[in-house]
Amino acid sequence: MAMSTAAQQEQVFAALDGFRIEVPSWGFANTGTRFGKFVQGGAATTIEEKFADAGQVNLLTGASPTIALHVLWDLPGGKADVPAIQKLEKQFGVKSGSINPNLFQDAEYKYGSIANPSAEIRGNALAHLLDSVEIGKELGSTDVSLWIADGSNYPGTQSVRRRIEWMQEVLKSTHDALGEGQRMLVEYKPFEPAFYHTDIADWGMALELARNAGPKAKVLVDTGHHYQGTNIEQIVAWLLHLNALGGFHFNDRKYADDDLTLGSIDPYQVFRIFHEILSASAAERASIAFMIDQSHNLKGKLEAMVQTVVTAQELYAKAALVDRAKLAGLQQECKLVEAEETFRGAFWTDVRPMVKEWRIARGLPAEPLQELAKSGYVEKITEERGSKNAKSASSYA
Ligand code: PSV
Ligand code: MN
Repeated sequence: MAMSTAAQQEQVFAALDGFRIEVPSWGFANTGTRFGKFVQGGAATTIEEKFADAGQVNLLTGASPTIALHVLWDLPGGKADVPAIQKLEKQFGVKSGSINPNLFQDAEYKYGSIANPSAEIRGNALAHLLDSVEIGKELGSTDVSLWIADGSNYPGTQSVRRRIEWMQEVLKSTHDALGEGQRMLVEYKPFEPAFYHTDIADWGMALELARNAGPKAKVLVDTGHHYQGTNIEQIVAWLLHLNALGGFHFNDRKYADDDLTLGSIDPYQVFRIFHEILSASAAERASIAFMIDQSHNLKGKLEAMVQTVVTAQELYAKAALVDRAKLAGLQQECKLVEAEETFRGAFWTDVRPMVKEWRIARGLPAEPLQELAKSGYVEKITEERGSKNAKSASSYA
């Protein structure tokens, strides 16, 4: 028997009430490809504008009360910038979320940061990580989220083994500085910017480094950071099983790390990931940080962010409709077609009317994208920021 509509509504409402997804500050700023940058008049050029935009997305969706900060881009003064950030939190009703150290931009990291053969450069990288931990403490943020861009471009030019030991050392020291309630998330990525070997290339390497660092270190899965065909939901299931899943960077892609809006290419994959999450216990789920990591070049920044949050909510709602008890029975009996149809049935359910009812019931705009268009917010910021943006064609963040 399929679930009744009332039962479906209950499932969807409960899932949406518990679902929050963090927006990235850099998703509101101008970005580009390695071939060029198309500046948007309304893109955020200051941390204040990023907070304002994040506040707007949260007002429209009710699901994104935190903003991920990238230390060098958002707190160039380090800890000294914390009071200014706290002011913005109050002003725009959005809290600081994950703190992202930046170990990929400075010229000294050309041959690596925490895996650099130079002890001095590794020391500088550690100092930046420790500063980031302190910033996190002062802002009351839970996660320090590490993406290590280290690697090499040609075979034989670096010792992969030595670099593992160097990374272990720095990550352990970083872990030991974490405060009560703080965590360290280790992100992996198979290639880019390095094109021969990347020091933390997959979830196994990230997991091992996290375990070596200590219990507050967990793995972060960026959906764009896998080879074509990788079964990401299986990785998610394993990480859940090992109590090692710290969070996600959600985006979509067709080819490499394209950072497209979520579900734009393969919504079924996101649904399958959410199914694993919703099959986990409430306690396991509570410790997963859902974050967006997208930086689209052509779509309007605000529209793209609202689109992703709404898509995430819809796919989460669909996954909430999987009749897990029924599915478990069918799986046990190896009733393949019935099991698959039960699973796919939830995916094919049009949840949009129910999600809309949830929004109305929670006092939120029924149609966030339409509301954004009606609000005139994008026109307002384009007007206010247009001339600054025209001048800023050279800065990435
Ligand atoms: C790297 O591709 C990455 O996914 C990391 O999470 C960075 O912090 C982010 O993108 C910034 O562009
Ligand atoms: Mn990422």
